[in-house]
Amino acid sequence: MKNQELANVLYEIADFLEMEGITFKPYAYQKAAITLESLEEDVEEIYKQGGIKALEKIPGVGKSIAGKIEEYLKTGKVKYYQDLRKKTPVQVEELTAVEGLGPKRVKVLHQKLGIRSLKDLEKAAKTHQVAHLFGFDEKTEKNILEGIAFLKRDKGRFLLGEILPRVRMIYSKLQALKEVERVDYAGSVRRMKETIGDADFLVISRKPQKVMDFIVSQPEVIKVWGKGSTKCSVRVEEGFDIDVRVLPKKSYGSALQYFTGSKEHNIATRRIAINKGLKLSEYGLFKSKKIIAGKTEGEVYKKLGMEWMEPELREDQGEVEASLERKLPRVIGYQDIKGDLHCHSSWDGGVNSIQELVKAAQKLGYEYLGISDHTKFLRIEHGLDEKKLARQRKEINKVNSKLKNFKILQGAETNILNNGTIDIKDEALKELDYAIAGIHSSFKIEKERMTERIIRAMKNPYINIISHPTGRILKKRDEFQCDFDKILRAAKEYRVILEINSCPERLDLNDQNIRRAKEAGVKMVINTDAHHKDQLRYIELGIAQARRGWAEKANIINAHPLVKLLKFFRQ
Ligand code: DGT
Ligand code: CA
Ligand code: CA
Repeated sequence: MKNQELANVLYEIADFLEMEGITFKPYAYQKAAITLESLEEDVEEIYKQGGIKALEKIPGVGKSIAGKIEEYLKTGKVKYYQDLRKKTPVQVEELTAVEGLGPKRVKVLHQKLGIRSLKDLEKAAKTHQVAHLFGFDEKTEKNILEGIAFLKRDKGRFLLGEILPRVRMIYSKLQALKEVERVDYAGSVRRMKETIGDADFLVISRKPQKVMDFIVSQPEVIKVWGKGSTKCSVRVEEGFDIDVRVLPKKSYGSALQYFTGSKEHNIATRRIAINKGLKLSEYGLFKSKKIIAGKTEGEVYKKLGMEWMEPELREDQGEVEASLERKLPRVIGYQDIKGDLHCHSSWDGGVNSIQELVKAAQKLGYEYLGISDHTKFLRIEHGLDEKKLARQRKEINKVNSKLKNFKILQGAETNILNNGTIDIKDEALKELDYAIAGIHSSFKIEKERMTERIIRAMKNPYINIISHPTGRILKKRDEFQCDFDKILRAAKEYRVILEINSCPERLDLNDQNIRRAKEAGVKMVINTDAHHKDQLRYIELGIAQARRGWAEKANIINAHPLVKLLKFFRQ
């Protein structure tokens, strides 16, 4: 599947064009890139079926970009892109991955200091060559070094959302193999952790060698780290590794338990076994030398006096004790969400029309969809002002009048300005079905001020939801500084709902903060923040985080039908 590869090329073209100071065009490339990376279908398949005409029909892809996609699919190259790279030979993807560095700054760094790579940049910043450049200062230099350190810390880990499509493809291939009796995800993938070191699979088969041969012969495998008779380890073209282990039936359950982890959970369960005079390993649960459980996970846990628990809970965060006491949470299910309250339409420059988004939401079995376009402060994203919101309301009413058993709500994702006020007037907010507020600028202010800023936004009676409440971007930047306990107390007092944002790089709130919100009695909403209709599918990532944070249906407002949902909004 070349969707992501192509999206990366288009993103880079956008960056190069932005470097040149060209307007509008970069935006078109970004839009096409978003489309490709979120597309459900394989772009190669689309092209095979319908040629360049079919490519042009993909929303967000125009004639000229379709041509470049065709060229890439045919030759593996795009000349236009190569020319841009020749003109400004910098590792733009690597450099713009540093928080706070956009294409324009990358250009300055290249022109003035000859910086081409992350390595060059680190050297320059460490020797204080960056601070005195025009548009930079000591603070930006320090931020750059922090950004680089952050990137290094997470090197080698991959976003769950990015690798899941490939992991699932391999799963289905294994499942379809006649020598394979059963296959399961294990490790951090099964626990749906937000970042993944490597993907683990367990298999039952009578012909392990066949399974090994099959794996190493796959076209997406670019490196074989090791291939034994029952275990192999390979790297796939996206750059991450896969471990496959074939196991005998009699110990499959204990192996699944062991290789699902986490390591910490395993240590805690092994301790329970020891206390009972038993021994637990991947080969089974043993009483002296006799195996007493091993076939299924349920059996292993039961013999330990525990209840089976969802893999997402297995982090040694109290689940072992809760299981012994029969106090495990009944976490929200992957099918429990009734609608999404955060998505962007073409009104603010998103890819899809309201109708297209509605269709996609209906396909997911939803009852409602909240359109929440950006408001005016974010000019680059074509934010809506009061007048445009009113016009959008009319369109939403019109579309609603034609819908059966489905309701579009009008929201908006407003901006929390530096002083905590909202960038849209109260009179306009009042006309919406609900309003979201989020921090989209000035992330680096001090803790007290950030806390006050968010609480002031919550005090606005028309704000119902705070989007991506802690501002983290996985592999890019940490949560901003704020007093989260204070924010939870305010959320509870003002009946403001905190978002669990399902974007693969956000997943914000994270699992631990979800747990804290639940314990504080604060309601949450699982949203995708989709900028493309196919991104509505990311909801599973947010649900996974919610489950990892022990959230139950009652904690999540959009696990409820429309009538009940509306009651969660104040007034
Ligand atoms: P990752 O790959 O870093 O995202 O995280 P995991 O959890 O998938 O870890 P991985 O792939 O190294 O190993 C898979 C599972 O095997 C892990 O979750 C628990 C188990 N495991 C691995 N090493 C150890 C160990 O040293 N002790 C124990 N108790 N379990 C281990
Ligand atoms: Ca793993
Ligand atoms: Ca592994």
